Amino acid sequence: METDSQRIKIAVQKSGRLTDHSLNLLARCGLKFTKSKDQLFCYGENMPVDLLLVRDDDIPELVSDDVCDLGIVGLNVVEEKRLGRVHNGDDFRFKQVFELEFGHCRLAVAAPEDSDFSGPESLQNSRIATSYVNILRNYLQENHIDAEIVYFSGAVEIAPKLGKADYICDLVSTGGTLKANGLEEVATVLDSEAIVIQTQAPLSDDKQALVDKLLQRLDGVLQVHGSKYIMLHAPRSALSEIRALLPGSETPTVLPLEGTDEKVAVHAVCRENVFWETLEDLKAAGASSLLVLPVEKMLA
Ligand code: PRT
Ligand code: ZN
Repeated sequence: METDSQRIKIAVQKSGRLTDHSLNLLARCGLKFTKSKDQLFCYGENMPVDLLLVRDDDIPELVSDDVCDLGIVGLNVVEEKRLGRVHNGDDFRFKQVFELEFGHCRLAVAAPEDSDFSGPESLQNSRIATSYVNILRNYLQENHIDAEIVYFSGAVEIAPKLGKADYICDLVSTGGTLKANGLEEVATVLDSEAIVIQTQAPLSDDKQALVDKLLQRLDGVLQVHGSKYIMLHAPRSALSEIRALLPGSETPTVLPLEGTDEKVAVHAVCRENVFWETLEDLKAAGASSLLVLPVEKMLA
């Protein structure tokens, strides 16, 4: 009989910017879940894989402390926790397995619009407000800068107006929040996106096989992202030119066409989007009957 300890647990943000993307990604891996009444747990219906729905800040620890086997969380949160543990001389025990294609943002230093920031050295002897104390401390050390870090748990962008800091260091995606507060981005501290982290604790053979299967599916889903399947007819004489025009494709399949020796059918998986311009270039090179299809699943 399957016991609880044989099931995989994945920590996912309960409610926030990463939640929908994370659940969608797992659904695309073929996983189906039923949510518990308290909305804190999702039971895996078709595979022994359950979700723990938590605050994103708790995810690195849940994985590092082996409560969960995998976690989906922003690199910014992982780095902040990791550097915090390093700073305190503690262990961090997880490995990063995948970069995902959502949750993009950057941790950046921003200055009041009228400031004359000319590079990291302008931060010398300044006060910088942030919730990312450990990442900022590390950045300042790497740039040999002495500055005071002022901790803000939220609403960091109001610190300069309150006279609490000269600069801020916060997450930015569109830049709209900074602009609305009379601030401008002056230096990038960390480029971030959602990542998958995995426990380093040894797993039973069955569990390890399940984790490997899941990671292989994730890899397939990520590879498919943006990939297209392209089919066309091409004169044999133009094959090399047409191959060179196919964006991000590996060796295409070339098939004979009934009733003609001069033309062949070419099928290829393109790992990038195929734009109208590419189709027009392919046509100009002699291709005809062009068809571009989305790719749903891929297993290497
Ligand atoms: O409740 P819980 O603790 O789980 O959630 P949270 O409020 O801490 O996190 P949440 O849901 O806001 O963000 C989760 C993750 O999304 C972050 O850790 C980042 O990895 C990623 N992410 C991507 C962002 C942003 N973009 C983002 N723009 N996280 C926060 N912001 C905030 C930023 O702090 C600032 O206040 O949005 C504002 C700036 O946005 P722009 O578009 O105006 O520049
Ligand atoms: Zn959080």
